[in-house]
Amino acid sequence: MKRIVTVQDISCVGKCSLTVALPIISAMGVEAAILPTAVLSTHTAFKKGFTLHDLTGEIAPITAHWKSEGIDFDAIYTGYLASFDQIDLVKQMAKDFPGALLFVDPAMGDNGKLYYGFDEAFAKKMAELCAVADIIVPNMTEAAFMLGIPYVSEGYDEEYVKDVLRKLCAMGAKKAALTGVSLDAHKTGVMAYDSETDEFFSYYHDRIPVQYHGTGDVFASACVGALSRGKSLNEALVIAADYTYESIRLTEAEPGHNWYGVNFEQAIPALLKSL
Ligand code: PXL
Repeated sequence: MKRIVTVQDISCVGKCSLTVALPIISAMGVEAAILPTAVLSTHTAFKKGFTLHDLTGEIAPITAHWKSEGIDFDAIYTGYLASFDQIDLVKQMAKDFPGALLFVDPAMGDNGKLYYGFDEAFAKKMAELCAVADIIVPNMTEAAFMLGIPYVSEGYDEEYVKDVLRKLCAMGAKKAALTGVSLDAHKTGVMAYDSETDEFFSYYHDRIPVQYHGTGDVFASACVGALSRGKSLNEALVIAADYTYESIRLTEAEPGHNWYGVNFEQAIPALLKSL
């Protein structure tokens, strides 16, 4: 069985980061090891009163123990990281486990804004991690902040997205997939670039005109899970996009659904069928 280690926070309530990555990767038949970077009572979109216990000091001792046990990983999958130090520690971790695919979701923002607590300097620091990654999966907001270009929410064309993707790979990542690409108001999807083959790929769905937290984490977890199950990046992007779409559709269909995350749980049977 393939083994992924995922490095991100535990938001105890909020359906994001580890509470999403762990069940999705496990359900896909891949071992999910975790490296929790912080424990929060909720994700930061709750804004008021959330607790945060930083675990930066645990990262190096945990990875050192794994090394001493001869534990290895097929992939390192990073999501929300809470500080500059954590980014440096993950860069070191990639050097410590050189055989692992480095899959980076630079989870930092959405809809043109960085999440609470992040600034432009943090986005530039995250770009350093993306530079050493095999695959990165930013959304349009995260890409704009990392590249230092204006965020555009609409009215752009395919050439613009291709240019953003080329620039992302020029930072150093081998492959980049941009999520939340919307070339017309009725469609949204993902567009990817493989700098080694100079090939582009795109996949779109009808747009559901709603915004939910944690969809990037659902997408990234399913994508890295599918890669670990032997799918190509393009196949994995289709699986992840279909699964994210289905999670949002099920959320919308549920009367009184919560506002803070999507129904990725009841979409798992559909995800497994697509593998
Ligand atoms: O990927 C979303 C996410 C993960 N972890 C924490 C967050 C968020 C989004 O706001 O606050 C702690």
